Amino acid sequence: MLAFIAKSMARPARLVKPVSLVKLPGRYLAHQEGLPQLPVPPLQQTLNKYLLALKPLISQEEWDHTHKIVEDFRTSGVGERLQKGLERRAKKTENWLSDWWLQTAYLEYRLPVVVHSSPGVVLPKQDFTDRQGQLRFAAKLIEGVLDFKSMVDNETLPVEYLGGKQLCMNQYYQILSSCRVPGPKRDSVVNYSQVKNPPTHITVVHNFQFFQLDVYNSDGTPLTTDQIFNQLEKIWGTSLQTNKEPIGILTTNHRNSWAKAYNNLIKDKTNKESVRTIQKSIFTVCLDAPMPRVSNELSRSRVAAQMLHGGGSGLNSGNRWFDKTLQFIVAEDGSCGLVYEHAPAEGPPIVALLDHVVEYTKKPDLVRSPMIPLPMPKKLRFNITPEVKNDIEKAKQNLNIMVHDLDVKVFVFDKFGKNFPKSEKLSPDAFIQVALQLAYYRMYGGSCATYESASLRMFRLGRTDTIRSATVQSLEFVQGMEDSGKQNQEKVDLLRKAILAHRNYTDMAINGKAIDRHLLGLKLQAIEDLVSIPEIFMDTAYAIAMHFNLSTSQVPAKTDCVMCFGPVVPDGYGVCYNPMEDHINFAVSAYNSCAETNAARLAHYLEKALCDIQQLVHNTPKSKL
Ligand code: COA
Ligand code: HC5
Repeated sequence: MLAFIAKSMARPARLVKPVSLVKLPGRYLAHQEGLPQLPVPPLQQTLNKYLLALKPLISQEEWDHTHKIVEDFRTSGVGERLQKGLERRAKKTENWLSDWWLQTAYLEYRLPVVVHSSPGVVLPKQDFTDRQGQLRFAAKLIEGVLDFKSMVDNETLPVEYLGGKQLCMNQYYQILSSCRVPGPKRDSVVNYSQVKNPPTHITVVHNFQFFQLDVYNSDGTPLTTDQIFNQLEKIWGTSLQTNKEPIGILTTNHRNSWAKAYNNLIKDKTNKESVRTIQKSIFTVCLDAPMPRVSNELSRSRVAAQMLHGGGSGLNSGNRWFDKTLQFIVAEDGSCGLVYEHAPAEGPPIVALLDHVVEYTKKPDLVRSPMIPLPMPKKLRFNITPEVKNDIEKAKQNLNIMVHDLDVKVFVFDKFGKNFPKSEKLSPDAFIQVALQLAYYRMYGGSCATYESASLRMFRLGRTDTIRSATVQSLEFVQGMEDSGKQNQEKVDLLRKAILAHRNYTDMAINGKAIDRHLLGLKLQAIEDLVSIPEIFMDTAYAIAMHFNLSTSQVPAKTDCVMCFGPVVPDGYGVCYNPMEDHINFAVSAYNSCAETNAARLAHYLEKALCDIQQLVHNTPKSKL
């Protein structure tokens, strides 16, 4: 059976007739079928909320102009016609949005996946400092992932909950044995976990050289840590040369350039086989060279950047295959983490896997396996023709520009964590988002379109919608906070209103009632119906609303890790945070090429905003209400 292609990912993977379905009671399917379908919100409701969302972003005059355009969309019949189209689509599909979202947000997006799409995670620094320690940790990590995989294969993963409701678990079936494949207009994702003979190997990369490492014994049991360690040592020993062509650099390029280079690369039979082996592998482990030493203060931000892009062609960027869904990175100096290709899944399933693996690495090795000699892992060969060499050189140049352009600041906010807002009966996430609005306002004197990811996994095959954190109430609060004429009591009231407005928006979003995906759906429906694009989508206000200067996401993890991603606009910031009980891990990103942005500056203002808001709450007696 051929691997199934991403187009069919809109169907639950388990419908692709896996052999395991015969053996298993179909727990997964039964769960999935019990989930509600993503609704299409009422048109009137979305248009009203859209107009409200524009208020903090544009002038009254611009708003009046857009109001007319929106009214025209509502009353001319165009909106209703598109809405009917969406409702028909919702009846015909499992999820009216998921395939469209996969295509537009990921597979048709042409910028490099590096920095622009693939997020990174930094694990707490491990306490090894040499090769033995590195390989032992990598071996344990690999065993931990295989342990997680057995829960996926046996359908024994515990179902997750959000707001008391069960979540769709489909993404867990998409992250192992899968890979993005470049295409000239759009990419695809291949997933080999459902095929007749699913892969039993992982890919290991060291000094830019790729190896196929079989991780199961012939009886189907996974290799033990000792066995994997021995195999990793063999790989290390046969890849000591550092003068190899960094073939993996090709995957960092603009997707159109990479698609051309890919076709050229796989013309050669050996190359094609090597690429297939990487694509099919369960996941990738990158054994990285140590990074140049920097101060402790700088180090965390450097490691985060290293997870996102590998540090450039002279460092570890060639030690990756960025199209691979899951790549674990283990460096000789104890820095570890991962980078993942975003098309198949959101952060939370990836982080759940990571939490499991981190716990696993802490367990002592119980079984000492008898050392039956295993065959040498297969080296994946590449024939580098002059054309391929030329493509590698071009990719190196572009990558190095991206590496220089990325500005990352990681910081641990240690004055408080989730505990403080909770003790004040405030939503911690909303508290952080409102603080971010204050930080931005203090830097720029206004609000900007702000994106926060909200999970739609309450619905079958749900991905995300947008929480628009810049609200009328958040703007009133930040203006009030900066107004020396206002009393603290008034400021706290504005703060509580802003936090409540954010929490309400969140509830609306996770229940499928937000506006961004609905508006996208209406626009795509217009394109599909071949009608001209309605004016509402051509309006400047729409462009402003979609230009997310602040692109943010909360990804909670049990592990004390830092997560990061790049900005989504040239003059914007990416802000990812992991709120723990008594501290919050933040990563802020920006582009050096933009004179107006600076990651460390926003980080500084954010720290100050969080402290000032805490002070404000502390200094103001609670009202009796
Ligand atoms: N008083 C006291 N406690 C409160 C409170 C209040 N007013 N409001 C919330 N809390 C508590 C909650 O009960 C929760 O408790 P827990 O820690 O015991 O679970 C905790 O504070 C956190 O709640 P809150 O900060 O409001 O946010 P959340 O955890 O509901 O998260 C989102 C909000 C938007 C992040 C979440 O809904 C979501 O969608 N997550 C997925 C995002 C995602 O997919 N990101 C990655 C994209 S790739
Ligand atoms: C390991 C952390 C991953 C976070 C990734 C994330 O938040 O991706 C967002 C996905 C979405 O659909 O909202 C996109 N974003 C990075 C642009 C916020």
